[in-house]
Amino acid sequence: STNGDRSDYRAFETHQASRPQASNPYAPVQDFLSNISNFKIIESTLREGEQFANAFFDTETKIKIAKALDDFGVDYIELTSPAASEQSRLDCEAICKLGLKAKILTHVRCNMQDAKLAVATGVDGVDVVIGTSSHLMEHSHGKDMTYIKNTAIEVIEYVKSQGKEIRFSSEDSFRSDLVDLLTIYSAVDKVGVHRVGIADTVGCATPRQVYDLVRTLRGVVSCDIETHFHNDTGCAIANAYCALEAGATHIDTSVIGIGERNGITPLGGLMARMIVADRDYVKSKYKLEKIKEIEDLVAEAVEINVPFNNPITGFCAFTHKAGIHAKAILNNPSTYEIITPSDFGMSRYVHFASRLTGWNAIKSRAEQLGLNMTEAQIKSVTLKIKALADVRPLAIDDADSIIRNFHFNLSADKERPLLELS
Ligand code: AKG
Repeated sequence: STNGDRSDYRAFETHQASRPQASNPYAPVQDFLSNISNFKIIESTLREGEQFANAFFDTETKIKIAKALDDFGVDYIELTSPAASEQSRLDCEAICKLGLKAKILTHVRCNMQDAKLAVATGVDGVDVVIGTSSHLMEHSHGKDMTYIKNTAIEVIEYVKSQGKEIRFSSEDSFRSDLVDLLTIYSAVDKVGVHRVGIADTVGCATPRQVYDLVRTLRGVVSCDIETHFHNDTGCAIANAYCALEAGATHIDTSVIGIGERNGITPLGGLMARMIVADRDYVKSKYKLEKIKEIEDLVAEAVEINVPFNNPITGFCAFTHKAGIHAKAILNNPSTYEIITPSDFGMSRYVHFASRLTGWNAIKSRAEQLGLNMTEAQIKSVTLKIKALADVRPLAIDDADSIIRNFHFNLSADKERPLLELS
């Protein structure tokens, strides 16, 4: 009966809901301060990225990059200081006039002159920064914490009075004195700064240190917390993730991670990390399928190749080679893929032209080539491919030729008796 069918269906639904795979087994351990599912990106390719050794962005390129990032869905675009050069100032004004959805920021030193120049460009907000570690206080700007605090307050009050967003950041936060840091952050929070920033300027921080500092700061200030991680020791993505777990609200990124020295948290790499934690949030906010186009645009502008091991877009990011992997992937991609390539407009590739291949990969390739063979035949052509691959590297065409020849000979064998009869 219809009723019976419906209740069977309901029973099935309940069963499905209680299956372990119905929930995300990779979902992070959540707590109420975590912002894994609610973060903003401050995209700094046009500021930090301009500090990359190879970078020279003319106005047209900057505009192309800004539009592409805006279309992707980043929340903020950070631009080089207008105090850097006259062209930087003009470019900043030009980008402000584009009417993008993303808020436009510029990044300046913590002094009134820079702050006035920044406000005059028409930006939505100003990111000010000053070194607070003894290394920088002594060898860079030569100012002490009292000067820093007084100037920061003056700058913040001025930028706010102009109706702009203002962020105060301590450069080299992880080598700064904790008491100094908490004192200055709490002072700027009291005068209504919109965000405070933590910067791992030299890339020395570990995820655990990041978690501790952000969590401590979260208990001291009520404003938003932005974080900026250099990648000198390879922790930039992990540190960004830990910062969000600890309660940071904003992450600085650049395309392919370009920046000073070996750069900062890459936009694509951060997306890879975050989609595993909260796919719905990431997919609803960002046009992930645009990431390859944006990376290619920036790679071309700074004359580099996208690295082979780049998350998502590295040429082999979704290539499966070993026989065991290929077999399982062909059965169900979740076996060896934590990220679904199609979420980023990418496709997977099962590598079959090597000595590590297995008959499942060859079967799938034969099917792609439209060649019908029995399991025994596939196994025997697999042995031929492996034998040649033991001698030299194989191109796809080599392996395809072996498969096609093998198949051709099978048909020839079948037809021979008929030919002999006629
Ligand atoms: C750095 O400290 O590496 C910066 O690029 C500045 C970061 C910031 O303004 O928070």
